[in-house]
Amino acid sequence: MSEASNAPQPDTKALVDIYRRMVRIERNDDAILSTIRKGRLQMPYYSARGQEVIPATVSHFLTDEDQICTIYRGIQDMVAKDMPLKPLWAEIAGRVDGTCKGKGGPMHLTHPETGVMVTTGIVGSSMPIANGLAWAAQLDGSKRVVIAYFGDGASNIGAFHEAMNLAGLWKLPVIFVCPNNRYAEHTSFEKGTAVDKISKRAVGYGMPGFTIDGNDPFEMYAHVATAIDRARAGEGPTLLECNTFRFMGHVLGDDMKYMPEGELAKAKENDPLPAFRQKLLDDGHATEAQLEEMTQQIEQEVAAAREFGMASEVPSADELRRDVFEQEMSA
Ligand SMILES: Cc1ncc(C[n+]2csc(CCOP(=O)(O)OP(=O)(O)O)c2C)c(N)n1
Ligand SMILES: [Mg+2]
Repeated sequence: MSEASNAPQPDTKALVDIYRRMVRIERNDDAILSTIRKGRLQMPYYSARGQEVIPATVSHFLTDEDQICTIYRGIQDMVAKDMPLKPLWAEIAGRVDGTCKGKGGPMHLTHPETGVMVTTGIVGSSMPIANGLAWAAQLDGSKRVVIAYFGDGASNIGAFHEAMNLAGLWKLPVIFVCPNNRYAEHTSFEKGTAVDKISKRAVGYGMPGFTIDGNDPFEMYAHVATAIDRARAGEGPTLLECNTFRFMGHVLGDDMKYMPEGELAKAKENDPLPAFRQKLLDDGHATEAQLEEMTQQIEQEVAAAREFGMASEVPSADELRRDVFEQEMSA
């Protein structure tokens, strides 16, 4: 883990907070996986196991006023942003207490109270929506920033290029955060992308762009701190390409046979979660007992949320006509 001397450096409080957010993501991911495997949840699941450092570090800098637009692999982004887990679980289970009354499901989770503005399954569509929200922030003179999360594959979609151009032109307070996990479905980064670094594209749209180790909380911290300051100061957007790996493949059930032999095992050797835990202990930022207590608290929160979500009612059929148009549709 790098700790460059002149870059913004996280203190102990920041490091422990980033780790807490990582554990919240991982414990929640584990609970979703086990609930699906028990047959109690029916949903396509796009685990982001292995990518935790990225949203955990970004979210460290965000308040509830700041907003995120994310993708189907974005439950981690919401959990990192401290979205309450009870309505999250009720929504993924399709129940009335969900953030969208069970009508959005895991692909359309939203929770504006904590700035979770959109989840999209349309590859490339988080960025133009983030631009709209960032434009609103600019017009009303707030210091809000908006994060557009998207994958490496999405950077080859037209909407990415249009959004980058407009954000650069209008100096929108948006940060484009791309966890480059080396694959888009079953296609490797090299087979789908004409450049070796997505960050190189930033120069064409008048904004700074960086390729960073997305598994390194120190490198992430330094770059996110700078990008947030820049956005809040009205200086415009930044593109952060954060290199990482998805440990579970594209979607739960993926056999990952399309990956070269050994690639997954090598990536797992660099699992950021145990590595960061060890670093916190080695450098005296926390004790075993403190980290254990934190983990137990998170496990309790996740277990209570799962129980709440699964116990919530299934929506009645007349809900189908509600929240569709401004005025409720008649039967
Ligand atoms: C416009 C559009 N084209 C294709 C798809 C099918 N699709 C779903 S996920 C995906 C891969 C996207 O990969 P990436 O952007 O790298 O994100 P990751 O899944 O790796 O997080 C594709 C092609 C889609 N959902 N939307
Ligand atoms: Mg990808």
